[in-house]
Amino acid sequence: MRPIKIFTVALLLLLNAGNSWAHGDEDHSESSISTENAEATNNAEIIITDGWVTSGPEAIKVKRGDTVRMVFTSNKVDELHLHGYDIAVDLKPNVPAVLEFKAEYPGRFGYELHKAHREIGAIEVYP
Ligand SMILES: [Cu+2]
Repeated sequence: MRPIKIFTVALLLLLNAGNSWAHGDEDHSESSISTENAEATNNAEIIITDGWVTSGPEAIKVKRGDTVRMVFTSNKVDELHLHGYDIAVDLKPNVPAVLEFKAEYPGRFGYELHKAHREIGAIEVYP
């Protein structure tokens, strides 16, 4: 598994080139990845209560090229950030927020709540 791990780290470094590794007061720019694709092949619904996942998967496994569509509903204001792909969505209380993207890069990508300072899950993209 070592070569794959090194590859993933190199990929993450590439993806994060020009971005800060720091989180919290980091300014996430808008993603240019389309959020309008209705032909999602991987769907997940995640319910967040007080910063913890109370319903939904901990990890989502997809194949490279798949469209991933995740719907997050949180009872608190927060910002959800998918690392690596660097996509962020605002969470408003009890308003479903959609994170949709094409899984073009293989690897394991965690997503976190910035206000709760907690990684709540990961997307595993298999080549
Ligand atoms: Cu983050």
